[in-house]
Order: sequence, then structure tokens, then C-alpha cells
Amino acid sequence: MPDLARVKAALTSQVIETPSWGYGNSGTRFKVFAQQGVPRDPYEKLDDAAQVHAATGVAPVVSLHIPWDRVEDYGALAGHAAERGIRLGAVNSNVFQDDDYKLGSVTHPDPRVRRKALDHLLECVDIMDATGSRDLKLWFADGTNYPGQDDINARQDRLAEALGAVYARLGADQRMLLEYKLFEPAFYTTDVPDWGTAYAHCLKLGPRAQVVVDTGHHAPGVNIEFIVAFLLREGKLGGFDFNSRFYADDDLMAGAADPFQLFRILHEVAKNGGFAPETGVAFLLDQCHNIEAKIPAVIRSVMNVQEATAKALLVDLDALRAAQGSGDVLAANAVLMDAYNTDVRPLLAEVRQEQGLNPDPVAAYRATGWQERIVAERVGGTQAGWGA
Ligand code: LRH
Ligand code: MN
Ligand code: MN
Repeated sequence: MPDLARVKAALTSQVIETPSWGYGNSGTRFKVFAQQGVPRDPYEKLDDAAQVHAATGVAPVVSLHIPWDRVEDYGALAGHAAERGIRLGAVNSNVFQDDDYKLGSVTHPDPRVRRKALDHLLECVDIMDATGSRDLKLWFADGTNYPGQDDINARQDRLAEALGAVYARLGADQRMLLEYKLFEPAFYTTDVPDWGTAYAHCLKLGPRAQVVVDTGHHAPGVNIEFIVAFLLREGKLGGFDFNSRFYADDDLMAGAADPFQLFRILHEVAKNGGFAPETGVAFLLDQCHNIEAKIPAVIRSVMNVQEATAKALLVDLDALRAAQGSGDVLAANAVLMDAYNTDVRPLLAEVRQEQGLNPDPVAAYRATGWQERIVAERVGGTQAGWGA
């Protein structure tokens, strides 16, 4: 059986990074529903993120999205985070919201647009220097809508050129995480549609380029845990963007749609050493809370990731390997299911109490009165970014 002290140690050392945009108003292309008390600027997003960390103890890092989180002084923003016991994490670039990017950003046929997009990516590295961030997270909306619209491989060449220029600009301790997504907003071809494309580019770039797996970015039925196991084997798993999906890129709370899938993914992480901090796998949330209360939803998502992590850490790997080695299919499957079916909530409550935290993070947050305070004090909160 797994050593309980080691399981607890792994649970307390796990870092779950929350997205600044998860605290802002968001919606679909049909409607953004404004909520009361949402942050008016990036500083207030950090204030909310600090509440999530205070309640859970495992969420001390916040991802930024530029330009949604553009400020005058990034050093001051990092200082604001530090004063609240948190820090700034991945910088997400955004080359998908300008009119110029109608036909693509770094893969656009026009070199002027490509240069503009590249300048933005390089600016994001400047920001990382100021914030002390390790990771640049790249997602490209680039693609085409119609057969014949552009040359598929010419676009790959333009992409490789831009990635190479950004890679060359990275500092020694910085990484580039390349995200893939099957479709949307492009509907015919996407320039980085799958892990294979992202992996091929990262392999050429070098060790500081790694793939990020956004759990909402696959076709239905894709075996994401296989991708995770394979990327870990190759030393190319940079991290996750966790969220849930029922249909497409739904960005619902992690672990809400399919907690079993989240467990299977985290089992591969556990089995392949991915929880060891030195492997550098980043556990990020990438989600939006369109209709539910935002801060409690982020807390719930953190808890869902923790629960799946605890179950993954409880898998009896010795028993699993013995069953696998002897070809005992049912016994091997039973080992996994035993861990998955364990109610880990008492264990997590205990871990929190040992850290001096309330065993119930949602109740802890409600007891602070923070929600009432922000509703009273903040008027005119900002949108997460879309349509802003
Ligand atoms: C794209 C994506 C990417 C963006 C984020 C807001 O769908 O997953 O990570 O930066 O959403
Ligand atoms: Mn994402
Ligand atoms: Mn997405």
C-alpha cells in the first residue's frame, strides 16, 4: 500500500495555479453575464486569487493573460502578489483578438502581421522577466476556414520561424509551453491542432519548449491519459490547463464533467514521476465561470484536482505492477478502481487541518465575508477578456 505520510506530503506540496481570467466576467459568444463584485483590474484579480490560496493552501500562483492583465508596472504587480502570499505564474500570450489577426497571427500570409504577433510574444517574455515568471504559454488561434484558403505547410514554416525567435529570447530559467487545440476559432485547419504537432515543434526547438495539455482541447473520446504518459516519457509534458468539457472547449470546472478521466490522467502523472517538482509539470486551471460564483468555483476546482490527485497517489503501484506482470487484467483494473472509489475527502480534510486550515475550503471562504465586501466595494467589474 502507498505510504500515507508520502501521500500527504505530495498533497501539501502540490501547487495548483489559478487563471486571472477565471475571476473576471465571462460568457459565450451569445452573452456575458455580469456578476457583482468582480475585479476591476489585475490587482483585484490577485486579491481574489489570494482568497483561494488562503482557503485551500495549495493555490499560491496566478497565471496572467496579456493584454487582459496589462499594467504599467509588472514589478509592482508581482509585489502586490507577494504582499498577499502569492506569486505570478505563467504569462499567456494573446494573438487572437486584434482585427489584424483575421487570417492568423504568426502564420498570417502578411509579414507585417507576423511581425506584430512576434513582437507581442517577445513582449510577453519581457513581462516574464519583470514578474519572475518561468513559463510563457502560447496558444494560437491560427488556422483556416476553407479548403484552399492558405498553404498548410507554408503556415507551418511561418509558425516554426516565430517559435524559434521566441525560443532564442527565453532566459536560462524560462520555458515555452505550446498549447494545441483541435479547432475553434478556425474550422477547417488549425495550425497547432494536436499534441503531435506541438511535440514536433517543441522537439526541434529544444529542452525548454514543452507541450501543455488543455483537457478541453480534444475530440470526444480521445484518450488524454495516453498523451500524458507519452509526453512524460519523452520529457515533454510542460503542464496542464485543467477544465471540463461536455461538448467542445467548454471551460467548465475541472473534474466536474468527468472526474474519472481526471483521475486517469493524474494516475499517469503519479506513475511517471510527474508530481516531483523537479519535473516541472505545471498544474494550471484554465476555466471561466459564466453562471456560477467565481471564487467558490475556483476553490471547488482546486478541490476537485486535489481529490483526483489523492486518488491517483493512493493507487497501489506494487500491486498494480504485479497484476500487470502476471497478465491479470481484472486484478490490475481492480487496483485502479479501488483507488478511484476511495472517498479521499476525510484524508484531505485531515491534511488541511494539519496545515492549520479549515477542512472545508468553501466554508472557510464564506466565513471570511470577502464576497460581501467585494460586492459592496467594487462597482463595474471587468470582463475576463472576450468581447472586452
Ligand atoms: C484557448 C485557451 C488558451 C487561452 C485561454 C484563454 O482556448 O485554452 O489557453 O489562452 O483559452
Ligand atoms: Mn488553455
Ligand atoms: Mn481553451
